[in-house]
Amino acid sequence: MNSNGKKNENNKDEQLEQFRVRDEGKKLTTNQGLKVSEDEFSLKAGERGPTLMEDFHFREKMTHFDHERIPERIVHARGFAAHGEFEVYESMKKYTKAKFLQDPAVKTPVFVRFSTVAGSRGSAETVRDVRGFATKFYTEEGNYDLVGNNIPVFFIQDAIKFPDLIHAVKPEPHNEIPQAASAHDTFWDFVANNQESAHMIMWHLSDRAIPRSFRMMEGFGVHTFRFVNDEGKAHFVKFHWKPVLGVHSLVWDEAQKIAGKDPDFHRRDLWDSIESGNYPVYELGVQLIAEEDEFTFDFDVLDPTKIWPEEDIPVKIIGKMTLNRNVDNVFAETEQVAFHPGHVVPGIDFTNDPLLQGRLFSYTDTQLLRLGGPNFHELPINRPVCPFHNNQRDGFGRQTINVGQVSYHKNSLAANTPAPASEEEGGYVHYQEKVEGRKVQRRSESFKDHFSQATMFWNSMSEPEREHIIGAFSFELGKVKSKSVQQQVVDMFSNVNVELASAVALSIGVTPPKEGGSNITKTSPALSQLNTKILPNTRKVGVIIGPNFNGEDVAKVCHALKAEGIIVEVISDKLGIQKGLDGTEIIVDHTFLTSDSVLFDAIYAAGGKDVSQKFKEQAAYFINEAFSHFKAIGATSEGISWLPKGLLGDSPGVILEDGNMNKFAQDFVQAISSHRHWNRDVVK
Ligand code: HDE
Repeated sequence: MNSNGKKNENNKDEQLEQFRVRDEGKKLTTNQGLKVSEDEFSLKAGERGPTLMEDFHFREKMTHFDHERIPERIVHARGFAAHGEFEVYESMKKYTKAKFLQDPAVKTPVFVRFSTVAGSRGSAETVRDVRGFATKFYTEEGNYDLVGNNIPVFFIQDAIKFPDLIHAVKPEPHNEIPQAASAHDTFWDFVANNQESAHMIMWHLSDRAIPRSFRMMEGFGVHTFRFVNDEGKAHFVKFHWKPVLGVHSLVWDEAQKIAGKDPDFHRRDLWDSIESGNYPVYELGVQLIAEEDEFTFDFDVLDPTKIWPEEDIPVKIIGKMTLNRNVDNVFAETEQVAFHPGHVVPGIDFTNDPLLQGRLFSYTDTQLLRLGGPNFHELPINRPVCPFHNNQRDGFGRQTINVGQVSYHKNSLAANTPAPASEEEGGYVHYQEKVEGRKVQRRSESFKDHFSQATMFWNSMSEPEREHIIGAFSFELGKVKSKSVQQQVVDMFSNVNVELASAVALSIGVTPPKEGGSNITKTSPALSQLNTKILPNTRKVGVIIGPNFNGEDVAKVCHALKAEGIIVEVISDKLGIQKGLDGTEIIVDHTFLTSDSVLFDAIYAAGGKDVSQKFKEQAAYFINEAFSHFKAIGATSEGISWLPKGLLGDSPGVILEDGNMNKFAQDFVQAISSHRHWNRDVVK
């Protein structure tokens, strides 16, 4: 029990502590523990002579450095992770016997790695892409990995096509261009010729693919899994992570600019939030379908290109995850963590989703190469918190010292141990699904509808979201050189919606569809981000302040913003301290040069009596940029005069002070919470 009366907290952290090394204040040694007397000059034959092989410290230091890199992940190379804990709200006994889903008093340690898919390890984070959302639960029954994405469907229906998909989206092999982008010929050629991708493409070209923050995106297990209870009864289950801050995105122009201004934008946001105690929280939801209802839907429950509309099959919220600790070392933890959809615990099982089945092979296979052998489960971040015993031995980097003569089963010399556990003892027993059939290389007829849900997605979008999708198609296909591929894609998406395909055709100069269209009218309101939660918490406001500002007013506004959980950072033309007329002193966090409008959720022009023309122009640049990205803008005293004339009217989300500072602060908080003001007169 800990101080909150919660059990199990946090035995993973305790385990990791055994491996932490604190070097500060210590003497420098070799890896053999020998104290080193010189670390700047190698051993030479004479001051100007050749370096000697005998210099073991030089050799060790250089050799280790030469071997510091391991292969990056073939997909999801760029990632960032944090520790946390998960607690269930009520026992899920009725549906699953998974122990970590039984007792609300238990806190299960978790490690979550977020990632982009296509880019290399050093690529920018705000590119248009799917985001990985992989969670490792260190349960007392072993590690359970929920290796999901922020988009609930996938591009393909069979894992055998994954290498083709990834070859198509990665930089083209002849010139390795473009990095971390799907806007190129091979990707769109793949799409047009693999039309099962239609639904996923709608998500990929929507705002979901440019999240504002890892803290503001959903996570999905994508596949249909099975919950099995202790009576052996099974339910099909889909997993959802729902961020308590709601689902919010960047706009495309902003996303591209951030990629240059701060390629680490998402990891910085996560890191800073955790460091400042603004712990990201996600609720875990499940959609459940009884086994006997497997065939009652107009989609196949095993098809990973389909969602289960939330309005038809409600998401039951069953627990929450809080990320509350940053890693100590990115390589040791984030880079060496090895997720696997096949890491399950009793009570959670697979289905015959052909995409899932293939994933069950791929993860260990890739990790054997990436982590250099079969012992990566012994790395601190990958170790379960419960003991593990088996007859696996040896291999590169083996760390455990398995004592004794016996390393085989069955045996008599060790009384036939380690022994398999019965189901009652917690042994994992695969769900006894009845399967029969001929060996065939085919896709089920029930997987062949590629467009209905793509249309439902389109139908569910608000007007600005539709404009964003048309813009995204126009951008992506606008970068494609092959006229034929462009035309094929337009023709393909005429099956989703003719207006969409026609608008794209017009923008990229190909022939609009002559036929096509869809008679699907269904919508799923849960798909639109306009229906998400809006909260002021952790929104970041750039406060532009010049010399001799109105100290009392600015302090009042900043105080009101902070009281709502809004983060305030001060921008001026130089670092140091800005003084108010009344002597108030404010520390400047950034200059116009070191920050940028795109790095904030809102801009507050706070004024200052003695600012230069250049200052005003720089402030106006920040304000204009924020305006064009639909962000809240607030202005008080002289700050109002920094606004470009066009913004002074009645623009939505532009809040000007009219003498009543309390009202100003209140309205500004409201405008910031709204995330974006789409009803402005700018190109969306
Ligand atoms: Fe993965 N995927 N994937 N994937 N995936 C990998 O495993 C693969 C798929 C996902 O932060 C790799 O260790 C195949 C769907 C995440 O470390 C690799 C198929 C979903 C991560 C692999 C898929 C995912 C990976 C590369 C098609 C969402 C990053 C490095 C059948 C449900 C995990 C690694 C981390 C990583 C294979 C499709 C999620 C190559 C064959 C669908 C979040 O094994």
